[in-house]
Amino acid sequence: MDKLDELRAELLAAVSDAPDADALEKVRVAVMGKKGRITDMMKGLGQMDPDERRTFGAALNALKDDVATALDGRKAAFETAALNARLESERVDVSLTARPDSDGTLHPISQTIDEVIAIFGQMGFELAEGPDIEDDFHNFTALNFPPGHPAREMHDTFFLPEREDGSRHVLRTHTSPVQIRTMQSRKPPIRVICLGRTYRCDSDMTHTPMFHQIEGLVIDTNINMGHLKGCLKEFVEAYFEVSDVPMQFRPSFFPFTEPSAEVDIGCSRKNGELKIGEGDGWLEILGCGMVHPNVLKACGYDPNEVQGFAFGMGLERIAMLKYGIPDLRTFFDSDLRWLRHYGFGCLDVPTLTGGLTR
Ligand code: 2NL
Repeated sequence: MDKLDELRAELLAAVSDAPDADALEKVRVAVMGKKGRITDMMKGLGQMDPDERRTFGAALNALKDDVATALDGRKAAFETAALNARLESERVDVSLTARPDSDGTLHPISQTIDEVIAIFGQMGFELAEGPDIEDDFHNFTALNFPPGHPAREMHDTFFLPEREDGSRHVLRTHTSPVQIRTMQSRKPPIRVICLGRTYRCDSDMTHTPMFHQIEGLVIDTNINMGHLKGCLKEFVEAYFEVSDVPMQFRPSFFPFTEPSAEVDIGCSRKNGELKIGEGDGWLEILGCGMVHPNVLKACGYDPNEVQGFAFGMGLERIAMLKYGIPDLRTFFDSDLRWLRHYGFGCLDVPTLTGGLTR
């Protein structure tokens, strides 16, 4: 029995002296493994006589339990120490400043498109789309441009290379061809807006070779200029967020409307600041008119049965007026500082009543 006590002291010392988990595992194998010291002694029990086996076996089991408990305890201590070391080294410094916010912004044109669609959508207009590359018929002929009209000439229109059949396609010079396509493919009543890129070979302070238009078209029986006026007044008041805006219709000319008019809205200019909806100044914002009978005929309609009105405006222009952007050319410079200044938060929702959240 003394021998077992000596062995216990030796083994417990080996356990507590093991410097790390690997060394401890070696101790365990040497004592409890298949050929370990206690395992060997267990095997020897078979050769003993029953009395001796009972007392020695009980003592040996007690020794084995003691050593196993010590091994488990030391192993747990190593694991706890390792975990603590990891927690210490992987600690997150919550006091570090956050990474810079790199959210992008919506371009003012995108924001204006969203707003215009929301306003006309509430008035019952559908959105129509069409190609940027158009044929001569949809861009000019159907819109009552006589042959030799200046807008057809090289300095205004981007022509594409001649095709095999001799036709020359163009980059659309306005969004009107989309409305021609709508009239060709549908029957009245029609209430659509179309908006998108348009192209003209022109570049200076107030012109860029690519710009955006929004146009509207209403075709039905008994449509008159009163409907046109009411529709535009509703739009202008919603878009500029003013009530009772003064409007004047000045006679004008477009090949595709008769009569044609340019529309001015009341404004004031005090110390260089433009205010829309008040004052005694006038600001031109769009062109409009009753759809020319020749246009209706080109689309297969009988001008004696149906009439309609149409209007068009430049998106950059109405964006500049609403958001105080002074220079048209900056819209297309892709200058990040400009975009951060004039851009809009991605989650801004255009509403008729709400202002902007950013
Ligand atoms: C402007 C003026 C306008 C139209 C566009 C139109 C379209 C069809 C038939 C008749 Cl399919 N008219 N569009 C009418 C009048 C004026 O635009 O100053 N735009 C920037």
